[in-house]
Amino acid sequence: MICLVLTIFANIFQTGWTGANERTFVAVKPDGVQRRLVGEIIRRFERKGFHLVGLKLVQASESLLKAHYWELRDKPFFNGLIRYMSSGPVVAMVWQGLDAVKTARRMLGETNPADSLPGTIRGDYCLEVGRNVIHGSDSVESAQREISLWFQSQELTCWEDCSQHWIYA
Ligand code: DAT
Ligand code: MG
Repeated sequence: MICLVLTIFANIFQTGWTGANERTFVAVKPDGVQRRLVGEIIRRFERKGFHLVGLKLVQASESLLKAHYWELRDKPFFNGLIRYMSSGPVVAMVWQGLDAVKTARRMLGETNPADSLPGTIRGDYCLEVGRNVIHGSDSVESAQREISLWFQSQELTCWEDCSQHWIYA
């Protein structure tokens, strides 16, 4: 039992979930990929100062998408959402940095593009809630769940970031 607890703690510290090591899951949805927004979206996260930990182009399976959006399974738009998300590849990413979850959500804008301020990704690049271009985890717990759903641990890369000293005091 003690071993199990120690292993879990070691894992948390290794993958890093606090402070500058907070991670979030971001995905450019099929409409964002089709509309050539991938580079623009990555550029925004890079320029903000976040550290890229994982990146891949995925044609997501229905079972992965159903697990990802499990909390919304009773919503009337659920089937349409799964169809939309399976309609083409998505770019799945893990970004790391101080307050990564909260800040990424602010960069995305609101769920409905009509409520999203100009300057946010949804505020700048889309019109309808059913084609809102990008996903971002809504809490640290969701980020942990979503990252482990979309990425195997060996797909997440630890690398020395030489700009860290210019981003963190
Ligand atoms: P978010 O993606 O901002 O976290 P969410 O988790 O509530 O929003 O919903 C997941 C996705 O489901 C959302 O990005 C787009 C779709 N969606 C949400 N509300 C919807 C609605 N009323 N009609 C159609 N699609 C909707
Ligand atoms: Mg959500």
